[in-house]
Amino acid sequence: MNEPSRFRPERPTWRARLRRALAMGVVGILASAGVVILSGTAEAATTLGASAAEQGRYFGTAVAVNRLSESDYTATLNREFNSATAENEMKWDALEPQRGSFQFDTADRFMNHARGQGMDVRGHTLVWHSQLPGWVNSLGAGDLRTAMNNHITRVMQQYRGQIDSWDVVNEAFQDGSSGARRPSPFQNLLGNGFIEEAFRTARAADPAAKLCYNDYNTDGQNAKSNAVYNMVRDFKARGVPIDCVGFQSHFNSQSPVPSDYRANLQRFADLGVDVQITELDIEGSGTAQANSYRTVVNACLQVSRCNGITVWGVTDKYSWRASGTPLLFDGNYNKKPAYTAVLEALGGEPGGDPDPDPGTGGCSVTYDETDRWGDRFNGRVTVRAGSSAISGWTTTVTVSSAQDISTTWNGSPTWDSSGNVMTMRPNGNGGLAAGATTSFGFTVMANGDWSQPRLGGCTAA
Ligand code: G2I
Repeated sequence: MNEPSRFRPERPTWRARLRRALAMGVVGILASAGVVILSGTAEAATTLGASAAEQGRYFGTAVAVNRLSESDYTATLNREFNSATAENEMKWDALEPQRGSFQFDTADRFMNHARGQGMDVRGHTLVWHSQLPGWVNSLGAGDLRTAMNNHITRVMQQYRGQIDSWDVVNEAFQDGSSGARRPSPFQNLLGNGFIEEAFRTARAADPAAKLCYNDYNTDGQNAKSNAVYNMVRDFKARGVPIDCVGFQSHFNSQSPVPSDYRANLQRFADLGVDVQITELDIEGSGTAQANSYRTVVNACLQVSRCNGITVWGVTDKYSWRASGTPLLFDGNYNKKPAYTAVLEALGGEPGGDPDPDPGTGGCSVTYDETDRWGDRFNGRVTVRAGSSAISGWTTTVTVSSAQDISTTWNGSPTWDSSGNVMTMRPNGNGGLAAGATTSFGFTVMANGDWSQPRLGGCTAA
């Protein structure tokens, strides 16, 4: 099995964030000037990620980097999910468009965002017949083997210690009853052995990452999943390094959730690998869609080695099959019935407010990151009045000792002697009506440290 990553303990995990939120909820501070309540609650979790964490699992989504500039997209991503997969940005054509010339900028942005939010990351994907740059198709066998191993090694080393699971080989089997391998440059020139060669190369490149085989139409027992099953059993018997199997789980009316979904996950888990639901989406709407999602989540919860679920996108409007509205948030980021079904199945609390009402005379603060560049990011703090009007507010933002806040807007800052703690007050009149919000922003120079700023409570006047 894997050695635990020596990098992993240093990052702000979602578990730590959950613990922090719970601790803040029970502490709650009453200040003399007004009521100060730190957001958070010791009751049932109210987001997908926090609920899944209470079940010992992650709940992730595919992320499209070019959507991170849309504030509703990013706010929903950051609030609900504690794992992320790059939808396209870590595929071969994106990372190595010309042989030996690697382009990591966009993938780095994805990694920085996900890790800055304390999310786990699934790497997707190293060896796949699709989204291959043209040059791969023109190589002879010897060059292709070298190129495959070089691609795996360079990409995994770039993110060494930062990826929880990698889809090492994706979709290498045919659909239908043959159980055969799918034709591809790798299969055609290197034969069946390319898969185990890829896994061995991957283990050497990043020993901390779990190594997965990932495929679709393998969600129930059928000829294709049997063929994958036989391969995994053979790998385990011969000591080929494999740690997990991904079940994409793209469902619609032609291809519904199979009745033996849980049993199929279990038989793979019984081979001694983790199982993960990696690209879940279910076309449909309303109760029918919600019921299918519930079935999938319950199946995962019933298999102890099913350690996480990833949906293939945040909002229906950006889904690869948007017309089928297959996701948990609609095009306006409203929670769909399927969202509530998933949250309930995970033991979370439906209708949970991510920004709890601080009550009479109080205010609350929430943080989100609105932009990121190679050296800095912008943060935004939203201040909300509770159930009665307030005439002013004060809050603090603490950055790490490496970081510097270089600019602020829409607020009046003062600083402690360390320069790391900024106290922010309104510019001019800070009055807010009951339930009203305002926000201020700032730029943080990361200086290599991308950790998220910490908010103090909100003190109302
Ligand atoms: O096809 C659904 C998924 C099946 N399993 C593997 C996944 O990697 C795959 O994801 C999809 C993405 O969701 C799509 O966004 O993979 C597609 C490509 O095979 C992605 O579509 C591509 C379009 O075909 C391109 O035209 C486009 O330039 O997305 C690209 C980036 O937006």
